[in-house]
Amino acid sequence: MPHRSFTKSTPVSTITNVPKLGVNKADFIADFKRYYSHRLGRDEYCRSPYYAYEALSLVISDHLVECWKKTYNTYKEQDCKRTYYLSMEFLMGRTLSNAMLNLGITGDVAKAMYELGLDLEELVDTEPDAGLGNGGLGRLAACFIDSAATLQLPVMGYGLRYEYGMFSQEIVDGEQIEHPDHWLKNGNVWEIERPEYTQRIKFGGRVERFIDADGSQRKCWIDTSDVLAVPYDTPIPGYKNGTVNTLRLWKSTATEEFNLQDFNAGDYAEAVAEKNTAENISMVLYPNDANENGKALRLQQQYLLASASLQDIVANWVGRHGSNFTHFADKNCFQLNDTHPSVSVAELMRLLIDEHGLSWNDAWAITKKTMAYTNHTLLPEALEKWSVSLFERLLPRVLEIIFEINAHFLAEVSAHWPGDTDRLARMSLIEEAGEKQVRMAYLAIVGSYSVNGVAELHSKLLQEGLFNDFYQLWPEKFNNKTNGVTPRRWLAGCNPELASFITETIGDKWVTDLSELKKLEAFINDKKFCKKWYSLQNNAKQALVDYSKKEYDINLNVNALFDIQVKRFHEYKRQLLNVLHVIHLYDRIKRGDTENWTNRCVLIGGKAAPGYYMAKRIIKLINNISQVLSSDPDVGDKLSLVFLPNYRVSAMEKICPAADLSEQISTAGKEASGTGNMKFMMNGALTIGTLDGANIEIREEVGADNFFLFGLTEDEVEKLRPDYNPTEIINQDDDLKRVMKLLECGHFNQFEPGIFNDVINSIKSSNDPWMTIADFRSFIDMQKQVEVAYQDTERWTRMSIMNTANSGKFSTDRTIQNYNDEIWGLEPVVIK
Ligand code: HTW
Repeated sequence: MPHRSFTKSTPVSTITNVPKLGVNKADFIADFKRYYSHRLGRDEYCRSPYYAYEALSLVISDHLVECWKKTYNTYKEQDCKRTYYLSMEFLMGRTLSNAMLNLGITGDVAKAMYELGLDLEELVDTEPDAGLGNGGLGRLAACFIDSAATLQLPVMGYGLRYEYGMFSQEIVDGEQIEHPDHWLKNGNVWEIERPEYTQRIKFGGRVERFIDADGSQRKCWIDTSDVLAVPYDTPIPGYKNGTVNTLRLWKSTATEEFNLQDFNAGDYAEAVAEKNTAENISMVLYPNDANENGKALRLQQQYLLASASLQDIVANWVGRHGSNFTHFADKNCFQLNDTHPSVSVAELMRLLIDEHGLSWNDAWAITKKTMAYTNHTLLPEALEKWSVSLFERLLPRVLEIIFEINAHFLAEVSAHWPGDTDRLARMSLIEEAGEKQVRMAYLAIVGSYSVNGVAELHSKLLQEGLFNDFYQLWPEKFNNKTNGVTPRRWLAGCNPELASFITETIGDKWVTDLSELKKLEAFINDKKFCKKWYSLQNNAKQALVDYSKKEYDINLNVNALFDIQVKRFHEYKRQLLNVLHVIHLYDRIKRGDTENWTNRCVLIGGKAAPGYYMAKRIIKLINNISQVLSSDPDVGDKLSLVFLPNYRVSAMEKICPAADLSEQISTAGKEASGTGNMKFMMNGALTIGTLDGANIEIREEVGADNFFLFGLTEDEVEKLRPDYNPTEIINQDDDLKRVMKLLECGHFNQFEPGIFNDVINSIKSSNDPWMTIADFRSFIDMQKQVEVAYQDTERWTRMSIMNTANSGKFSTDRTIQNYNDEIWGLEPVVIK
């Protein structure tokens, strides 16, 4: 592990210097009224709660600004080392409720709003999600910056300000329809535009050599078509600690002179079109989670993020130290969220060499000491590669630098393994077979001092498999940082009743030290405590019942076992395995095999990448089965399958408190970590899962008795793969045979012949990479065990308590502490 010198950080709970952020109710109400009537121009006849939300947000914003400035100035005065989290995605969700929670004023504000005849919850629910991410990777970035602020660490997020976030999903005739998510249409009260920090970004053009005044060979990148990157800042408050960090998102715009030039030439339309091209860059989030891609616009987005952020930081450095970069690496650290911002490695080299005159060696030493890379997937199709010709056209100077990095690197490989030409070809930053491509993960590894995976198994597989050559060369670079989720949003915020009960029982230290939850274990034999726990779980289920009714006109039976799988649709996540189980239960009902039946409500939600055919067909299948079940009187309350449309952060805040059972059923070795699994566990759900990603660590923490394990292990999956024969497995299993027959006879697509053939064939193929059929039997058997446990309410309740009690490890406070201890080495900064 890369150890760098630093002092252990102060644990959050011992930081006592908490500025009082109390609100004087009269002032608060006056502020609210002023914004509502004077800034927004609304009166008591305005029926929409949205403007009340906006007015309230403006008041809360005001309360953050003072601490925000103070934090900013304190970092500047102390000249502390800082980390920049570079990410193409920050899946922030809603801001208002989280800001009130972290300021510690939720209760007071609710009372003030009540006095005004307003329902705080209703206002909070009108806020659109900031859906600037696809799923786990983007939400992780959001949880990280919450925890960094709570740990009082000087961490800043850098990302893109997409005009359109993750599409919103509608289900029509069982199929996913995508609608553009124009989340900024009513403005965004949380952001502040900072045109004074605008950066200029180059694209295209060509590279010229020249000899500078000192007689050295230099390069310049000329005849470029530039765009501007304008930053928008959002405050990131820590939990009741006075720290307010910054998330800086870049919006692309056209340069002034471009417009002017065309305007002078009389071509107004051209000028506007040019402006559009520039503004297009940050227009829309790419909705592909771990799918292959290769679009020019996406590379432009990545470069805009890398270049704008690095120029921002370098300009700030030069403002203070001139062109002396001797201590730059002691004060700056860049954490790359997957390879998406990895062009930063070459861009930092370019800025240091071309713009600030450093030598190659000095620049490389700085780069290697400041960059750290996190990998989030082992799926080969998700590993980014960019064609050399595209790079050449868009970023010719950056490509030259990548070639030069590669030349130095291959010389090092050669020296380490003389004559091993296979290895040279394998490790080269440039893939030579077929169309030449830049391997972005290798660029990130070569340019970083730390490379981490996101769960123990994932990090191990990176070292033994995907990145083994690099691990052999630089074992000290590799390390693990198991993911987490922020307990503020994912327990205190989303489950306030359970949170209050926990606080009544063990005090409130758990909010910033989640290992405190362990103290709940002492109560698992306390009848009164268990009864209360059970009733709170039930209340949360009822709340989801009400929400589903109101929002989607879906009827759920609160007395059924809530069995929930919500996540992006991908074959490796095996929503299909879940579906096979549902069909099996249906088949049992139809055969009258219902002795000791447990009523079950299977909820599935998630988005499919718009171009992912198979994922979309699986969504259709789920909706068709749902129809068949709900219109069959034999089924009744015994079983329902419900598709929850438009799954997103704010939906998960309502869903995860209501789960009895959390489905984490990916093919072992394929889900790098998972983080939904942690949210469910924290809120007292039990997990049915494979030995994959963070499930392994969840089971370790909660104990095997409190986890429903099934399926092949990663080793077993790989061992079986060559001989995998699903047809044989089907023939030997009568339950599975009947399930497949129901599917194949068109029972769920009577008027849509053949539409599920591709789905059926995919799991029947001996080449099915996800080996769904192989895990059917153990999944079905373990689901039976789930029912046995669920029928014993007291046992289930104890298991539920054990899950929450042992979820302490999965706080991002722990994750970020690990990043800081082992990668960043920042000192916490107390804001006075
Ligand atoms: C993992 C998930 C993990 C999460 O990161 C994921 N990786 C991608 N998306 C994810 C946070 O570490 O918990 O197990 O699957 O949710 C991901 C990705 C991408 C390319 C590769 C991997 C996401 C968006 C766009 C491109």
